[in-house]
Amino acid sequence: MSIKQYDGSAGGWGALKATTEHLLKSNNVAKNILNLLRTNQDHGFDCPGCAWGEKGVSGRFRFCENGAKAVNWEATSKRVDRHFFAEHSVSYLNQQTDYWLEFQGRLNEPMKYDAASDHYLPISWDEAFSEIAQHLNALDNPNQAEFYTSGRASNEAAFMYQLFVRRFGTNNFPDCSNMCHEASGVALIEAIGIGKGTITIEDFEKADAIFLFGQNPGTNHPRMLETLASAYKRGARIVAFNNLKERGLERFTNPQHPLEMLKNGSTPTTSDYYLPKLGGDMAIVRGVVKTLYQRHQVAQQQGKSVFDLAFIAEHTDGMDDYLAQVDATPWDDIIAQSGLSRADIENIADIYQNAKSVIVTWAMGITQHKHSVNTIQELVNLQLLFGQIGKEGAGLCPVRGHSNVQGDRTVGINEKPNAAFLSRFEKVFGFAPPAARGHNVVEALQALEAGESKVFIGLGGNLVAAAPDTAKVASAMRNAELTVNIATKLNRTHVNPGKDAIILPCLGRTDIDIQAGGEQKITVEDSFSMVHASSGRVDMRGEQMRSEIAIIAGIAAATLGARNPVDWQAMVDNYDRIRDLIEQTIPGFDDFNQRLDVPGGFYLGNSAGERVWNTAVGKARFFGHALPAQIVPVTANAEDHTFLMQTMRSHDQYNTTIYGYDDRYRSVFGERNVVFFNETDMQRLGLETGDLVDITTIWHDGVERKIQGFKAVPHQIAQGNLAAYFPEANALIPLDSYGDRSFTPTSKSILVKVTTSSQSAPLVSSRAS
Ligand SMILES: Nc1nc2c(c(=O)[nH]1)N[C@H]1C(S)=C(S)[C@@H](COP(=O)(O)OP(=O)(O)OC[C@H]3O[C@@H](n4cnc5c(=O)[nH]c(N)nc54)[C@H](O)[C@@H]3O)O[C@H]1N2
Ligand SMILES: Nc1nc2c(c(=O)[nH]1)N[C@H]1C(S)=C(S)[C@@H](COP(=O)(O)OP(=O)(O)OC[C@H]3O[C@@H](n4cnc5c(=O)[nH]c(N)nc54)[C@H](O)[C@@H]3O)O[C@H]1N2
Ligand SMILES: [Mo]
Repeated sequence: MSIKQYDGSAGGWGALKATTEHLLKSNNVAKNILNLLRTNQDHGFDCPGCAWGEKGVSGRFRFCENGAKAVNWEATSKRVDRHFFAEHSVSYLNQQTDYWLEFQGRLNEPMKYDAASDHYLPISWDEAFSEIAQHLNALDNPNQAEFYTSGRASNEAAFMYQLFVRRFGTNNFPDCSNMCHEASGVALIEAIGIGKGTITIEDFEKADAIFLFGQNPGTNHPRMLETLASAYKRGARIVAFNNLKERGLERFTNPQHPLEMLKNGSTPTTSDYYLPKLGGDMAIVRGVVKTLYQRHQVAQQQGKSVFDLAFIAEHTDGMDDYLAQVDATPWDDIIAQSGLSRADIENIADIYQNAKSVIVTWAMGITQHKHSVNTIQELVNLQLLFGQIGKEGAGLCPVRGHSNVQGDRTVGINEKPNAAFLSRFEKVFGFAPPAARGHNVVEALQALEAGESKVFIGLGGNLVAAAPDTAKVASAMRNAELTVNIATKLNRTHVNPGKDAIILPCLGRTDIDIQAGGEQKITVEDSFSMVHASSGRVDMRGEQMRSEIAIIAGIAAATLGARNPVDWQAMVDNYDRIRDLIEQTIPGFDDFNQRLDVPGGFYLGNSAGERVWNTAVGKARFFGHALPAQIVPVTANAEDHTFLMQTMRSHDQYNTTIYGYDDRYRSVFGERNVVFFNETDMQRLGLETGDLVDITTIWHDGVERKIQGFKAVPHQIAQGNLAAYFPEANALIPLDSYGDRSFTPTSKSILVKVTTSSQSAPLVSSRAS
């Protein structure tokens, strides 16, 4: 490992250099560059990197380093074929790193696990479909199967999948959003009647202030930096709240602006940066509201007001109870939990109050805590007091993760479908879909562990590595009678097979998808509810992979037999037919096929953005929750080396996909087994940079959860807090440590104990390059 101070800004030459290196390392440079040039352009494919949106301008190349890595990683010409599996047993493969597994190339043939030899062996597509059908049809009841979705699946694939699963008879739809923005959905549906962001990308051009909570756009949404830098340039205040000082949030050089790069210039992306304690954001907002409420009361005595009383009267419900809760919240709690001073909070209140239009954005730093739903409702409370929803340049913006995670939900991947969806579904398909709530990720894994669920099917993703409690989850997966993974690349989940296991290789976003009806497009929805078409560029003729849609159709046709609700093959031949069904079933998709080519996509609309409140009371709702009783239990004290730890992404990874071992903006190179400390805490523990520590979870079930030999690295992070990378640190998160009402694993708050270690972390094997 080496630690070098990274002085550059985010983006800029560093990003270009890294991108070029990634492209050159692969075997098909020219093809990849061609792909890159078409990404997020009209008539190209949607970048599989993230769900940030684009303005509907055509003809301009949108460049982002991490999008380039994602494209390059998928468009490799290396293959994981039958010879590869003949050579390596599953036990051997399970000892390899996540990086090594995916680096071997694209899966290209259906494979079935043979427990006797511990190898995957080739199987034909038809045999694979009929084995899956046999397993599914042998279950006592359809709720014994779990149908996971990862957020890369297109609208068309996800719609077909939910249709098949509902016909089969269950709502067991665990999906990646359960581990991601679930808390946003739960909080927003209750408060404003829709679980999505209320703004469009154009609003960023009009906001006076942008408040960013718990997200790291320099790495995870790099195209957002351009939006922030241009807002900064026109004078908007950009206020970041992050537990760590993130380089990528401070300054940005836009690779699309050659002049800025030549002058080595960069634009700040934030004007104000606050470093709160983990989980302290609700307390910050509570403090801001408390400050502004006091100002409001003073103003009222002079016949004026600080809050937007007209908006509140017309559009909201529950303010008095909420303000009573604000009154009852002691300043001491606000200061202790937030880790900010009263003066900081007053400054933040000033900025907020002086802005005519405010956008609030957030991501995983907010959603992966125990009290995430309450925190998000507190963000909504603040915006409602000032009428900052449903007007230009203002609103709520949960910044989504996977490129189509939002679309998958829109088209029906939902373990708790609402009545309106179910009744439309029944009208279109002529049968009553199951209405009972199905399993989310945590429940699905618990059911597999208990042997209550017997079949796991994964449409993409890597649940064993993405979920908490790695050892427990791997054994839950192995406990299944059958696991099926529809995937582009080999990963940890595949090498933890059920008693029977099948891998089905599929086409990805960058590949050309040719069916009987010709070359097909798919569609995705970005964070701003814009739906656009995507079609790949890499020629896959002669390969055995099938499209996700063809694979789902194959499983469905084999399983449902006479109960088929549609002619699956007709859907596969021409995806326009799937879009016609989506149009009939889901609001907002009128003239779906005709609108595919609208530059930048078409807008699905957002009720709250139009100040229509589809909540239980027909108005936007304030929720007056108490602050969490405690974020770190009182038993935690300096002597026992207790810390609260978060897990996060490095700059060289896409969730469980590890592209490399550097984390450039955090100045870490060649190592992932690191843990970031506040410098004062390192001194207190007598630790030097690079010293090895063991980290053990403090939890009540008596199970030892421990990671060993992690290198201590100083960073600007709140005292008493730690940070490490996922998936390495997932072993520490208990499966039953999840958010209230969201069931999202508490990936950003794990109570741990740190001890010094003499052991070095398990060596990273074969770093092929
Ligand atoms: N290149 C790349 N792009 C990606 C992904 C990827 O892995 N790689 N993943 C995609 C997915 S699925 C998602 S969900 C998004 C994730 O995007 P992010 O949410 O940006 O992802 P994380 O790395 O989890 O970063 C969380 C950030 O929140 C901060 N934080 C943690 N806890 C707290 C807290 O309590 N309070 C505050 N204020 N800050 C906190 C952390 O320091 C960190 O900067 O990115 C998407 N885009
Ligand atoms: N500790 C901790 N854990 C976390 C998080 C955290 O911040 N901390 N973040 C959580 C979040 S936000 C998320 S979204 C989840 C992510 O959970 P997942 O979505 O399950 O995981 P990914 O790593 O995105 O999945 C990668 C795999 O998807 C497959 N794949 C890639 N492209 C395609 C495709 O086009 N089609 C198909 N069928 N397969 C494809 C490849 O085989 C690849 O190995 O992880 C969660 N886990
Ligand atoms: Mo995510």
